[in-house]
Amino acid sequence: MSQLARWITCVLITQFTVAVLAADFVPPPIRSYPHDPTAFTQGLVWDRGLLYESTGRYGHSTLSVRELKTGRVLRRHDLPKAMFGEGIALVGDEIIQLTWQEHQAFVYDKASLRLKRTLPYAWEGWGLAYDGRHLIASDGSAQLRFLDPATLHEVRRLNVTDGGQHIDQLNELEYVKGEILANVYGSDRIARISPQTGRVLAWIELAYLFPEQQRPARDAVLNGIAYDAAQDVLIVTGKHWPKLFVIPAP
Ligand SMILES: [Ca+2]
Repeated sequence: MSQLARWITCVLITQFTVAVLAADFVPPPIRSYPHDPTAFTQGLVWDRGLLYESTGRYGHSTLSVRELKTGRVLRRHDLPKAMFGEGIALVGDEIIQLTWQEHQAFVYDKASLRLKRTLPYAWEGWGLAYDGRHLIASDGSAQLRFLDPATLHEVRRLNVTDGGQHIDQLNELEYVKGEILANVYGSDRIARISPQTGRVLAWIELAYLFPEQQRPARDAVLNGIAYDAAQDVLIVTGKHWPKLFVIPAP
């Protein structure tokens, strides 16, 4: 290969690599609200002025409804000690909550948080979201499952990639304007994922919201995405984070 040919090949490879990796965005926070620093946040959903939160850890797992501005708990349901709470999603007037390794999902009445029924769940439970037709579930891998919301049976599966590389550790989820947003466990960024191709469209970098040196523990990572469609904003937080942050929706 001539020197020129080698140079052109090198330029093309560099250009191609840069072109296929999704870009990073660092959105400015609009405002912040108090968040329970004892909450090991695993699921976050916003609906009509109320914030629904699921927390994990054995003996500390809960489902709660809170006032955003004050953090005041309006209703709370404690899970049995042997259950580790995970992702939640709203489907009509019900809330579905996954458990981590207990292979059970709980269905609650949204208004009262009364447990209506328990469904078997085949996989490890991490994040959950609802696109208006199917539930979307993560299990810590690079795959997302689309599930029938009535039965929790798998309808289809999506491999999530960026620049051809699998993006695993997919965690808390939210469906926002035709995209799937996903926290990536162990990181402080959110992937914007195409539900059609599984490709990461862009990354939202949020480590600066709660600097690492201020955190109480290594696992106090960003985890929790809710979408307020009326304001077109995201409400984000992390495990043991003392604040919730409102940022512009992508
Ligand atoms: Ca969510």
